[in-house]
Amino acid sequence: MRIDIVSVVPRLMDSFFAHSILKRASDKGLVEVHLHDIRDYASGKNRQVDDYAFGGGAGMVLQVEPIARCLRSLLAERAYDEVIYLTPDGERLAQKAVNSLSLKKNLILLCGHYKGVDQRVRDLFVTKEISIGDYVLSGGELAAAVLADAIIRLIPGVLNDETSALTDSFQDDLLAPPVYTRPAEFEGVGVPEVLLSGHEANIEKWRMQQSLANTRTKRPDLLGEE
Ligand code: 6GU
Repeated sequence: MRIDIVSVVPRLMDSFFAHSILKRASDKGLVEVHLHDIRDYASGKNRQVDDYAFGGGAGMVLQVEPIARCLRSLLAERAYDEVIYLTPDGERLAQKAVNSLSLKKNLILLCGHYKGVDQRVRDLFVTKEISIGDYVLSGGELAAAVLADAIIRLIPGVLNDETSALTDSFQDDLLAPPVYTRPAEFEGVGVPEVLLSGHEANIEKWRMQQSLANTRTKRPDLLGEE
């Protein structure tokens, strides 16, 4: 198995993957983990990778262009089974999904940071969105490390006791609305008009509607619906 992890702070994960069972798994040739720095794909002198959110509000958004460049360079090299975005509003990680992912050949794990990635990254590239629980981390790197660890330990030959894995036991209440940053158009894909309107009340209303729709779709249990 090969796992490519895309992040603005890949060094956060260096020592994690250099140790423990993950080190042994890669020494045995059972898994390859490659870390990629989104900043290496930024253009311009200051290698900017984030920008203010369209529509206003606190926090920066990771821009679509550097991430698109990074993902495309990977996607051109080999076929990936999934492009997984680690995000608090993804599907809550459970063992069943880990079991299924451990059977894949090539995976990309994309780490969010700040307020997350421009929604167009998700719409254009991401095939699966995963959260590791109902709390907010400052970035997706720890979650990617958690997910990679959970997957890699299931690869046959990684654990000393071949059968031990078989006997394992096993913010407000609304999800975030989509976010967008510059450019306003990326390869023909635009941004919802309301966010460019400067009309704060309409933006707030839109975001609330999107939050409710997201929550209703992805986590109806949070609304007391099932
Ligand atoms: Cl995947 N990312 C962030 N930033 N926070 C989280 C998470 C992911 N899963 C739970 N909290």
